Amino acid sequence: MKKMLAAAVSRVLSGVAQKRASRVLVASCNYCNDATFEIKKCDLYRLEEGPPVTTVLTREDGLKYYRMMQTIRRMELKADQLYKQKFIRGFCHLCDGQEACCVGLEAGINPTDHVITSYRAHGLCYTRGLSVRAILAELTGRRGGCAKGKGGSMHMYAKNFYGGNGIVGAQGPLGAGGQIFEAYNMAALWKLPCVFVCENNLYGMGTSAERAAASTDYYKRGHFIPGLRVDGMDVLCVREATRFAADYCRSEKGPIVMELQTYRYHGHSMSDPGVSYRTRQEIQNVRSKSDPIMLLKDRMVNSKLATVEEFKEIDVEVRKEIDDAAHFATTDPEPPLEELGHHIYCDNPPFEVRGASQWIKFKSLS
Ligand SMILES: Cc1ncc(C[n+]2csc(CCOP(=O)(O)OP(=O)(O)O)c2C)c(N)n1
Repeated sequence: MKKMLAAAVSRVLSGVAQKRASRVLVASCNYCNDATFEIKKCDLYRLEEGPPVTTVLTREDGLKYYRMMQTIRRMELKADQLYKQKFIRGFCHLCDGQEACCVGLEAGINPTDHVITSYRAHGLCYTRGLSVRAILAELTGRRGGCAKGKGGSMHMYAKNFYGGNGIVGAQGPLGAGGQIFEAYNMAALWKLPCVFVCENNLYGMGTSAERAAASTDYYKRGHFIPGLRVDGMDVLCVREATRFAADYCRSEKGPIVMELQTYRYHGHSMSDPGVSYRTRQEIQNVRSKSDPIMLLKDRMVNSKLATVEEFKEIDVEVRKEIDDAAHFATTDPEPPLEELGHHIYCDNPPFEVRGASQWIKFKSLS
């Protein structure tokens, strides 16, 4: 069992070893505006060719990706703290460690593209345009939250973003279903302009993927649908693979599956310490050898796209943004009780809800 786990983790880490070596090859100009990087080749399924193995990163984009990933990391760590202080209640699934996935995905699509996701949604909420303040206030159930404090961790929405979802896998049929509906034609299924993204963080709740799945080649599991297996710890790799997959769909070749190989630092949710089915050493190894934020920073510093001092400045600004957002999320009032029944679909008001102490009638203004 340990061997199997080690094999899976070493696959995540082996990408890093390759990247380390390749970093020596990058451009060597002085504080340049862009540099070319080698990225890990994706594994392909039912595809003749895949995404490129080199990519150009501009200084501007690199700094933007760094800031976004660092903001998501700090936001999740703050959510962990607020949860432990009992400001956040209920389900809370954090995505620290997986930042390159949501930032790389957003970098590879257009803001007008449609996105739907699972319960581990905070990172995508941010990359789709919600502010940290609106996200944290939603987590603490406050009026200024992006769903007015009534959605919580799994139910936040933004423009062209249809939220998280508590039902495992439901985002697939919901996302694809919407498009089939638009096409009014089941035959359109095989032409769906849809990228199905699976973030393989090596564990499903407290069970290793190796232990739970007959085949962990998730990128092949669309069967007739082509697939890509991508280094999900490298934001550039995710960006290039997403561009490739989106172009594939836009050119009407049909849907495509993308497996992003990544790692979650936290347990499955806040109620899972995350160390009973994997060792602390394993988590530490991933953190020290393939952390997505560290990888991007090292690359940019080594290729003279930015200085260590610039990154420190960004870190300070991000910390301040998160602290301000957390202050708001813990001082903003909760939504008033009379509004509890607003913004829900119900065509027969008033409806009854069993509260903690009594049956109360709410007026629905849906
Ligand atoms: C249909 C359904 N069955 C069971 C659950 C309970 N459940 C929540 S998360 C989860 C495991 C999900 O596995 P995966 O997405 O691989 O785990 P993660 O990486 O999020 O830890 C299960 C079984 C659910 N939410 N929905």
